Order: sequence, then structure tokens, then C-alpha cells
Amino acid sequence: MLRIFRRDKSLEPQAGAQDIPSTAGLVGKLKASLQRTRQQFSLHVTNLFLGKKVIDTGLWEALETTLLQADVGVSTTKRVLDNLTLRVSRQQIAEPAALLEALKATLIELVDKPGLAHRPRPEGRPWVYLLIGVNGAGKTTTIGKLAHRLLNEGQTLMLAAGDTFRAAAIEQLQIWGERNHVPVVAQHPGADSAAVIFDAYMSAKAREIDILLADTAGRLHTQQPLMAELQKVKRVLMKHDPLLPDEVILILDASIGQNALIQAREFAKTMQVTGIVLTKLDGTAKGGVVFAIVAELNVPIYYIGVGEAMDDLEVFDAKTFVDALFAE
Ligand SMILES: Nc1nc2c(ncn2[C@@H]2O[C@H](COP(=O)(O)OP(=O)(O)OP(=O)(O)O)[C@@H](O)[C@H]2O)c(=O)[nH]1
Ligand SMILES: [Mg+2]
Repeated sequence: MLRIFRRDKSLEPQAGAQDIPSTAGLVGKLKASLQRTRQQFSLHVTNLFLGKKVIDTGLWEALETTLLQADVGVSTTKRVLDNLTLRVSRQQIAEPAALLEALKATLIELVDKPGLAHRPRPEGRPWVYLLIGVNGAGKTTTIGKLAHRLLNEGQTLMLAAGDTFRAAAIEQLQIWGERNHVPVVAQHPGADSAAVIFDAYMSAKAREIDILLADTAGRLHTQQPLMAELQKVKRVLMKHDPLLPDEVILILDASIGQNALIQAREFAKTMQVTGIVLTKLDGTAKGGVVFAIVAELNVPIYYIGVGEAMDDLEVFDAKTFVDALFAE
């Protein structure tokens, strides 16, 4: 049974209704959302530097401890400190205040990658974004928030209820569809996920929709049949166009810190991940994992989740993020 929720044109948001916030506004909003991680960076690090007159071994050691405590991880902390040491010797930095600026520059450079660009629709088909990740990471919620964001950018959308594992998942996606007034293609619980996503793809194609956002069931990398199901989704789409899916977006829960990095490593072995959404950065002190994930996997973070509401999804911008972490 194919069910499609139709979009009610009278309820569509007005184009241009959403103002583009200024950089200062974005830093301010992020600063509040990242409060707990900021306590590691802004308060810890700034105090550390303010209290010192010279760059000594104690300062380097304290810096290392701080990065590790913020879940930057051992290898990325080493990489950050190595880069920083180089920068310090190249620029002949002697003052702790200048070292702080060099630290910010090093962190920005580490995670500065191109975001998810919304190019014009390809000839004859929609863009397909597949969202994957473990149970409860925030896939379905991210689809709801992303739909809101993309609609405001003027894209037309359709959602595919590819999580056929539990009935509640389908309803949850349908609720996000209704809230955003976008059609949701769903079948019965237990249906073949690849078939649902392919049906949705054909429907989006026929209706000249710009972007299809496909939800999938939560899974652990150790659950082989479920990982194989993801590969099947990809295979079925590829029969239609070898470039599909255009984006495989891995959703990671930042509140689990270094475990998010382990998950990312494992998922990247099965699926070619093109980008990451890091959720639940609000309420965690482990936001430093951002640096570890990008540094180790070399995959960009597209967005960050900073709450459960519709507009709690921010574009990840390296400079804005680091500025917010160190903002007074
Ligand atoms: N605080 C906070 N909560 C979030 C965020 N993103 C998602 N959540 C919450 O996390 C919980 C799980 O989110 P879902 O979207 O259902 O996660 P999922 O990955 O689809 O889960 P499964 O379908 O079970 O695999 C929900 O209660 C969401 O409201 C976020 O950025 N911040
Ligand atoms: Mg879900």
C-alpha cells in the first residue's frame, strides 16, 4: 500500500519569509546551544591562557588535558598540538594570547570543509539524500528539521519512510511531513526498505521534486543483515542511475563523544559516507568530538543538531563553530 501525504499549497511558507541571520547572530545562538562544550573550551582554555605570561611546558600540558577532556581524542589532540607547534615556530609566537589565536586558527583549519551545496536539480530526477545511523541518533528528527530548512531555501521535497522496522517510525516521519507540508511516501511496517525508497524516488521523479530525503532504520554496524539492507537500498537506486544516492548522510549523536567516532569509522566501512550531521550538541560537554570526526574521516560535517525543535539545525561552519566555542 502506497500512501502519500499531499502538500497543501495554502500552508506553504512564504518565500523569503526567513531572514538570514548575521554571523554575530549565529555565533550568539550557537554559543547558548554549545554551553556545556564551551565550558571546556572557552572557560577552561581562556582562563588557562590568561593566567600565563609565557608559553611553557605547563601550558602545553594543560592544553592537552583540556582538549582530551572535551573528547577531541588522543590522535586528533596530538595532531592539533603538532600543527600548533609548527604555527608557533613559523610565526615566532611567544605570547599566550597569540597562542590562543593560533589554536583557534588550527582548529578552524582542521574542520573547514565544503558544506552541503544545494545545486540545481539534475536533469530528469531528484537529488536523493539517504540518512543513516544507529538507533536514536536523530535520523528522523534531522529529516524533519532539514526539510524545514530546505523548504525555506526554496526546494521542493518528498520524504521516504525507509524505516520499515517499526510502525512508530513511519508515523513519526509522517508527523514531520505534515508539519512541513511535504509528501511522505510510506508502506506498511515490515515492507522492503529498498522498495519503499525506490517507489518514493520514482514518485519524486514523476512529480519533478528537487530533493528526496530518505529515512532508514537505526542499526549497529555489527548487525550484518541490516547493514546489507543499506547496501541493497544503494544497489536498487544505482540500477536507475549509478550516481545514486547523491548523499549518504551519517547521523551521529555528539553526546556519546568518542563512541560517535567509532560508529563513524564502522559505518564508513560499509557505505561511502558523504557528510555528517552531528546531533544533540546541546546538553553535551563532548562537542570536541567534532574535531576528531572530521580529522580522522575527512568527511565534512554538514549540519549540527542543537535541540529537538524544527529550527534546531544549524549549518556547520568551521569559523562560526570555533568562534562560538571560545566566545566570552
Ligand atoms: N537535544 C536534542 N535532541 C535531539 C536532537 N536530535 C534528535 N534529538 C532527539 O533524539 C531522539 C531520537 O531521535 P530520532 O530522530 O527518533 O532518532 P532516530 O535516529 O530516527 O532513531 P531510530 O529511528 O530509533 O533509529 C528524539 O527524542 C529526538 O527529539 C538534537 O539535536 N538535540
Ligand atoms: Mg528514526
